[in-house]
Amino acid sequence: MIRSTVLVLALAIASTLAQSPIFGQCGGENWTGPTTCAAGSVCVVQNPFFFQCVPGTATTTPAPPTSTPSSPPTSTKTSATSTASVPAQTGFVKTSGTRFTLNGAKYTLFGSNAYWLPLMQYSTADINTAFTDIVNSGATTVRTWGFNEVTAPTTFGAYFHLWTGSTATVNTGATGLQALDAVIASAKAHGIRLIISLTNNWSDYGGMDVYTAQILGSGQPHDLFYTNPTIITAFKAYVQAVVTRYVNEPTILGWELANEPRCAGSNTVASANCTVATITTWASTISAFIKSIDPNHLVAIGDEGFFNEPGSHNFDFVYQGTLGIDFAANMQIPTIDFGTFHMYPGSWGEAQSTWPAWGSQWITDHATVMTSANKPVIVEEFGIPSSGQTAAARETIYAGWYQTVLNSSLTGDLIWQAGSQLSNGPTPDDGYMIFPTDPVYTLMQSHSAALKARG
Ligand SMILES: *[C@@H]1O[C@H](CO)[C@@H](O)[C@H](O)[C@H]1NC(C)=O
Ligand SMILES: *[C@@H]1O[C@H](CO)[C@@H](O)[C@H](O)[C@H]1NC(C)=O
Ligand SMILES: *[C@@H]1O[C@H](CO)[C@@H](O)[C@H](O)[C@H]1NC(C)=O
Ligand SMILES: CC(=O)N[C@H]1CO[C@H](CO)[C@@H](O)[C@@H]1O
Repeated sequence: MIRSTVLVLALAIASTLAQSPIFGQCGGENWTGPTTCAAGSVCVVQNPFFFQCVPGTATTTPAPPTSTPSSPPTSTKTSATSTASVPAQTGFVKTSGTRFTLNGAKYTLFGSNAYWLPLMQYSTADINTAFTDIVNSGATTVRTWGFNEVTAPTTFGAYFHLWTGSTATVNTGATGLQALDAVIASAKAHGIRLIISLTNNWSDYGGMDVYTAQILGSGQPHDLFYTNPTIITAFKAYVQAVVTRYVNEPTILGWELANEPRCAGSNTVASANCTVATITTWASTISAFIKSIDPNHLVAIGDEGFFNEPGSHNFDFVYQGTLGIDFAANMQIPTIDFGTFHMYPGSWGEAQSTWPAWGSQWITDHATVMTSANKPVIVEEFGIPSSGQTAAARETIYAGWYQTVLNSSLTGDLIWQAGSQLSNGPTPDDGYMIFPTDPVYTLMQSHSAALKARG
C-alpha cells in the first residue's frame, strides 16, 4: 500500500516535472529541471542563469522539445523570446520636472516595499506569488534590498557581501546575486520596476556598521562610514559590482545609496563631527560615482527625509537636523534624481491622536520641497502597525494619508510593506504587513487607480 502510493506520487511528480508551470524556471546554467513550459507560456531567457516560463505564445511552433536537462535547447528559447507576447519592459524610467516618465509617457510610481524578496531563499513559484499579490494591488514599483553584509556564510537565506577581516568578496553564486537575478526576472515578467537599496543604516542584514567594524574595528562611531577613505573605497567596490551587473536592465527603476542613512546606527553612536553636511557630502560623492558607471538608472538617497530647520515645528526632532539629514539640501545634489522620505509617527514618538494630521503635514511639507526643487519626491516607506488601534482607525489613517498624497500633488508612494501567504507560510511580518485579505489592500487598489488617473 505504502509502496504503491509512493510510486503513484512519484509518477505524478514526474509528469508534473515534464513541464514548468507558468512563471516557473525552464533553464539557465546548471538547471536540471524541465526545459519546456506549460500551455499558454513560453520559455524566455531572462539572464544566463534563469530562463522563465512567461505567459504568451510563440508565433512559430518551437522545435519539438528534446528535453535533455544538461544541454537546454537555447536556440528554441531565444526564438521564443523574440516572439512571445510578454509584458513590455523596455526603456528606463526617467524624470521630467516633479514626475517620472517611461518612454515619454507618464509613469505612476505606486506600490510597496518587499525587502525580503531576494533574501529568504524563496522558490521561483513563491516569488511569483508575491509579485502577483503586489501587481494585483495596483503596484507599478517595488522597493527591495540589494545588500546583506555577513562575516560568515549564512546557513539560511542569501548574502551578497562576505567579509574576512577587512576584505570583502561579492557573492555572485546561487545564494548571492543570483537570488537578486531571480527577483528581477520575476519583476520583469510581472511588469514591475524595482528600487534597490545598496546598504543599510541599521544592523539588519549587516549594513554600514559591518564596514566600519571590519575595516576599523568594532566600537567606532557609525558616521566613519561616510568619511573614512578606506570604507568609501570598499563601499564603492560593492556598489560597482552590483550596479554594473544590471547596468542595462530596465526593470530597475533606480538605485538607492542606503536605507535610512543617519549619523548614528543601531548600536553605534555618532561622532561629534557628524552634521547634516557629512551625509550630504557622502551622498554627492556616491551618487556621482554611480552616475559615472551607470548612466541609465535614476539615483536616490533612501533617507527618511528629515528637515534641518532648527527651532521649527515646536522643536519636533524630525525637523531639527539632529539626525544628520537635511532633506532640502540633499534635493539640490545634481546627481540625486528624486527625493525620498519615510513616515512612522508611531516609532517617532508622535502622539497617536495626531497621526492623521501629523502625517498630512509631513507629506505636504515634502511636497513643497518637491515643487521648489522641481524633482520627483516619493514617500517610499510609511506605515502604522496593525496592533495598537482598531482596524477601522488604521484604515481611516491610511485613507487620509493617501488622500493627502493626491491633494498635495506628491509624486508617488510605496507602503511598508507587502505580504503574501507562500508555500511555507507568510512572508516576514513585522506588524506592518499588508496581506491581500487586509482592507488596506483594497484601499491600495483604489488609491493606485486615483494616482494613475491623476494628470
Ligand atoms: C554550475 O556548476 C559549476 C560546477 O559545479 C559551478 O562552478 C558554477 O558556479 C555553477 N553555476 C551556477 C550558476 O550555479
Ligand atoms: C573629527 O574631526 C577632527 C578634525 O578634522 C579629526 O581630527 C577627527 O579624527 C575626527 N573624528 C572622527 C571620529 O571622525
Ligand atoms: C483633500 O482635498 C479635499 C478637497 O479640497 C478636501 O476636502 C480634503 O479634506 C482633503 N483631504 C486631505 C486628507 O488632505
Ligand atoms: C526600517 C528598519 O530597518 N528599521 C530598523 C532599523 O534598525 C533598528 C535597530 O535595529 C530597528 O529598531 C528598526 O526597526
